Amino acid sequence: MLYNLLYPLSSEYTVFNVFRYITFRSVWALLTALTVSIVVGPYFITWLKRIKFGQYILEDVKCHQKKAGTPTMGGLLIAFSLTLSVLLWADLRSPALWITLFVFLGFGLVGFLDDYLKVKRHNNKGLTPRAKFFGQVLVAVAAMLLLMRLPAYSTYLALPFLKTTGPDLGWFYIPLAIIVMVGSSNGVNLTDGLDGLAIGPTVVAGICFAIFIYVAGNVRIAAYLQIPHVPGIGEVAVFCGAFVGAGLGFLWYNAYPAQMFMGDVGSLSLGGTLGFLAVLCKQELILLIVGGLFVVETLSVVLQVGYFRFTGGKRIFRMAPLHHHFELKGVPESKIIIRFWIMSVLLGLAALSVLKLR
Ligand code: 57M
Repeated sequence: MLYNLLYPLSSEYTVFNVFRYITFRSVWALLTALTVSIVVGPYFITWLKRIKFGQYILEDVKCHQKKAGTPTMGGLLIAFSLTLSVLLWADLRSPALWITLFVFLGFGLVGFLDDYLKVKRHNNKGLTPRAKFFGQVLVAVAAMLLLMRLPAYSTYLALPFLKTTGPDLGWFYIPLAIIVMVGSSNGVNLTDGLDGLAIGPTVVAGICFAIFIYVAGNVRIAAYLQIPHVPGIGEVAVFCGAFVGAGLGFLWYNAYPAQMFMGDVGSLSLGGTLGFLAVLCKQELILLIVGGLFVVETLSVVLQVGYFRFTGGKRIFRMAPLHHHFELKGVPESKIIIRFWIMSVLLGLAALSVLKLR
């Protein structure tokens, strides 16, 4: 909004020229979302406690019993600070920006319904897995229908490490994009089981995608790095700035020992958005590296459940997802979290290095 209001005045007041730069506005979007969530956070936590939006805890992990009643639905705080900051700093004429915001809020709505039912029923049963999956697919399909109308849409699959364009998947690209979004949404959700465990790697992935989106949206830098140029998506870097800021602001209160959890409203929206960002900048395969931690957590569940069923009750891990395995081995929670963060930073750096490896 500030861009739309103030940049036209730059012919008279040159100081407003600065609003032209996506980098400038991305940084301010980050700072705004961070400040808003840190300032609003305590009031928000008090409000969640007052309306009794506390977490119900299953009895299978004993050390989590002390977390019972911790306010959940912190994802609402992320949504508030992110949306406010995007509306303030982005060029609101960008269709790609609005679709990204739609994906974020759409997945958030599915998560909100799930959380709301859990809190209202005072148990761990929100939406049925089938209803949740249907909601996620619906948002992803709608996102693709909107994206298909933009010049940014292309059905080519970019392959990392190669200078040449990858195969044209035609209509098959759409189910692939939907799998990327829904898979990423569920990956972040599964990872969200220890204080700060999901939001740390999400912030790292947000920084990586801010860079990928900026580079892909800039015709000259994309040509220099020989990555696919995607017209009209540069403005989404401002969204990524707000995404990182809102995530860090939430981490302020979710850091061990957490004062609130993000809930499904947070995990589904953040994960689904990361998937969409990957689709938007044609880095679908790189998401496997950027979000490698979410991939590993999801794989641990797939392997555990598969092995459990195949062997009639035997397990590979003490408990899946993987973070529970380490917890049950006696590794302190804060150590697991920080080690997982270290892994996610390394994965983020590895993904960024692929920009130059062609
Ligand atoms: C939700 N939710 C956390 C919080 C958070 C198929 C199966 C693997 C599914 C999986 C599952 O349900 N995963 C998705 C995980 C829960 O956190 C809430 O949920 C939101 C995210 N959706 O924001 O609102 C608990 O996690 C802890 N937590 C923190 N700090 C945080 O910042 O400590 C969360 C955020 C919170 C809190 O204790 O209550 C969760 O873990 O429930 N199911 C599982 O993950 C279960 N695994 C399992 O059953 N494994 C079996 C199977 C695969 C064969 C096995 O390995 O034998 C675990 N769930 C729980 N206890 N509750 C098992 C242990």
